[in-house]
Amino acid sequence: MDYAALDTKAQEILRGNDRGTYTVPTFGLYPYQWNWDSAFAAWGFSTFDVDRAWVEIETLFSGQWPNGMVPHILFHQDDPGYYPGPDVWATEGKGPIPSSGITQPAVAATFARKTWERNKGKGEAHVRALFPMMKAWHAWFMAWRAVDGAIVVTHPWEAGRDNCADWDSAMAMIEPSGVGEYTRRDTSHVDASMRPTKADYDRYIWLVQRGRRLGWDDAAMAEDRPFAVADPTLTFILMRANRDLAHIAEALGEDRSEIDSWTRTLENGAETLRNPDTGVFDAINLRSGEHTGHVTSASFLCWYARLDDPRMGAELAKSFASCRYPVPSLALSSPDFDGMRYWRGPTWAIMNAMIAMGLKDMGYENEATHLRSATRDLIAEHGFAEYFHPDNGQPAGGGTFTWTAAVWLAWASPNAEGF
Ligand code: 9WN
Repeated sequence: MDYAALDTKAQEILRGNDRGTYTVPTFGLYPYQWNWDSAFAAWGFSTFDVDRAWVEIETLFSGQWPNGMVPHILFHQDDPGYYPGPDVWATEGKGPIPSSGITQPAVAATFARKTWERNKGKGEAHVRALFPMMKAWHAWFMAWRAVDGAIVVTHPWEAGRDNCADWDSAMAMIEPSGVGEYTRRDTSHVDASMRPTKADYDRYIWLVQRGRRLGWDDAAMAEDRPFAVADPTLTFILMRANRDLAHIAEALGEDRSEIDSWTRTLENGAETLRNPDTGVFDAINLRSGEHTGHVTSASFLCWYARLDDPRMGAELAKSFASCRYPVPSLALSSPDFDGMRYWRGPTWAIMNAMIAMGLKDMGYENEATHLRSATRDLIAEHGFAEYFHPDNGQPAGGGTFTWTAAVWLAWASPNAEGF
């Protein structure tokens, strides 16, 4: 295998998706700046153009709302190729540039720290400017989304795992009446069998319409939430990000105590995500109070959050043994598993990178190495796709994908520096 050629190809993908000050996830399907995609893009850029890495994160925070929220999409310029666009979200007056009205997993502080580690000295000025913005975003999460210490998803797009089985019971409680006619654009780029269903999309749009009706006001939206799921993705990722932000605070000579108190709150909250019947971390549909019972790739982010857990270790061994290219986004043993349909089975390189980062931090070298070589083979054999079938590696979704290329450059490539 010519790994050097793949390194070059990955750089070309980042350059090709670069729109100057931000990077689109992939040409056509996702023509705007997405929140967590950008943090991974910065991590990728940091391997060969660290100045460009800082620009990526700074552009993301240029869209931060005064309330601290950092939107999940920034619509820097109109593009008819994506639905729902800025006219549907209608967030005028809420933030400095047109955007969606919801957020995404808070990976930015973690990858800002990683970028700084590759750019000691010069990087300090960037981190110093970003620090208050990152802190304000985390504060917003703690104020508006922490319920019993776990972080709540109010729209499936917020967790970044759009059609994951964790949302099924909560989505079924929504009656999307009056959603009206609309034209999806995703299925003109990608085969419909690899994307969420129409029933899912009706509810995605219905939830956007509700937010718009309530003027995207935090307090109004927090009342009688029609969709509220306590989620391992948002909870574990914010817990990790708080730890990295506290580290940054200390390195800058700033006070870290408030950030540490958020971490303690989330440590307690994470325990509520442990399913009492299975011992595995999963999600809770807060409208019914029930655990979802699904073992997903997000369950394995516990080590990334720095929670050690032997029960999850046994579960991870099962996941590794279940397919050629772990970690599946839904366990293959689940009746809802669908190996090609987005977040209902396929393997995603970014989830693998975060899971392995956690394993390595917690001293599980063998597991981290296994995941790295499986991800390396997956990308080397099947390309820089958005996601992959966990057993046969079939690539799916968008091709030439920014975060897959970034993960390759920063971690999966044999030439990568790693964590
Ligand atoms: C909605 C851009 C984004 C990712 C998400 C992924 C997908 C969007 C969509 O693409 O979501 O935000 O339209 O399907 O699920 O994780 O950030 O890559």
